[in-house]
Amino acid sequence: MLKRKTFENGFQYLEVKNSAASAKIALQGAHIFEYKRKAQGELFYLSETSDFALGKAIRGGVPICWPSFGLNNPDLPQHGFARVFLFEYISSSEMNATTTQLVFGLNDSAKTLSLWNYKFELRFIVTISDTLTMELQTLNKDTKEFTLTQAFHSYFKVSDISNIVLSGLDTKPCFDTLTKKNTLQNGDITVSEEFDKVFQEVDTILTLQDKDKIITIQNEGSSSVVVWNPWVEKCKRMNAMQDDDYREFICIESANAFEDFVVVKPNETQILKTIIL
Ligand code: TA6
Repeated sequence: MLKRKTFENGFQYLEVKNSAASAKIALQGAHIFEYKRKAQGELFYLSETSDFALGKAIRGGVPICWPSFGLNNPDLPQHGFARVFLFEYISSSEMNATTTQLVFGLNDSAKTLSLWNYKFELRFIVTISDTLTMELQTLNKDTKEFTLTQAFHSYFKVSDISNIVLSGLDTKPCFDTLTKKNTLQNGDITVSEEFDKVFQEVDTILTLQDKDKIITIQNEGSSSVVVWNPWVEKCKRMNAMQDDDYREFICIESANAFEDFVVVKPNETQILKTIIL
C-alpha cells in the first residue's frame, strides 16, 4: 500500500505499508521519519516536539545531510540544504508482498545554485522491507568537478542510552569533535557522557546491541561513520528535543565526512548506500 498524505499545514509525506514493514517519508528532504518492522517495531527515534514545517528539518528518523556534512563546507548551512528542500516523488514499486521501493529526486535550481553553484541530479532510493536499504546517488551535471560530504544522519531508537553497546569500530581512527583530538578507538562503544566522534577507515559491519535487540548497519561508498549523543546539557540546548530525549536515541551516521570527502567529476555518479537489518 502506498498513500500520499498531507498534514493540515500542507506538509506532505508518503506512507508505505507491506507485509514486512511500514514507513513514512516526508517529501521535504526525502526524510524517513517512521520505519516499523512487523517483528521489531519502530527503528528510529522521532522527537515528540519535532517540526513538520517547510524549511525546518524533522528531528529524528533519517535526515539526509547533503552536499555537506556538519560544517565541512563552511559556506553552507549545518548539514547542507537537502534536508529542508522539497524532493520530487519520482516512482514506487511494490516488488513483492514484503518489499516496496520508492525513488525521490532533487535537481539543481536557482535556489540551490544560489547556495552551491553546481548542477546536479540527486536521487534517493529507499527499499522498505524487514531490511531498510537507503541509497543516495549524486550525479554531477556540471562541467566542473565538485567535492561532496554527506551522511544518513540516522537516529536509532534505544530502550535507554545506558543499555547500548556499539561494535565494529574497534581500532578505527577517530576524531573527537568535542576535544578536537584524534585517537584510535579501543573496543566497543558505550555512552555515559556527550559523545560526538567521527570514525574513519570503517570497512566493517556495525552492530548495535540494545538489551536483547540487535541491529546491523552495512555501508557502501563510505568509509566514515559519525556517532553522536548530546547527553544532558547539549540536549537541553537542542531545538525540537525534550530535556530527557538524549536517553532515547543514538545517532549512527553512515557518511562521507571530513577526510572521507568525495570528488565527483562531470557526468559521474557517486553512491552512498546503507543496509540496516
Ligand atoms: O552528527 C552530529 C552532529 O553534527 C552534532 O554535532 C549535532 O549538531 C547534530 O549533528 C545535530 O545537528 P542538527 O543541525 O540536526 O541540529
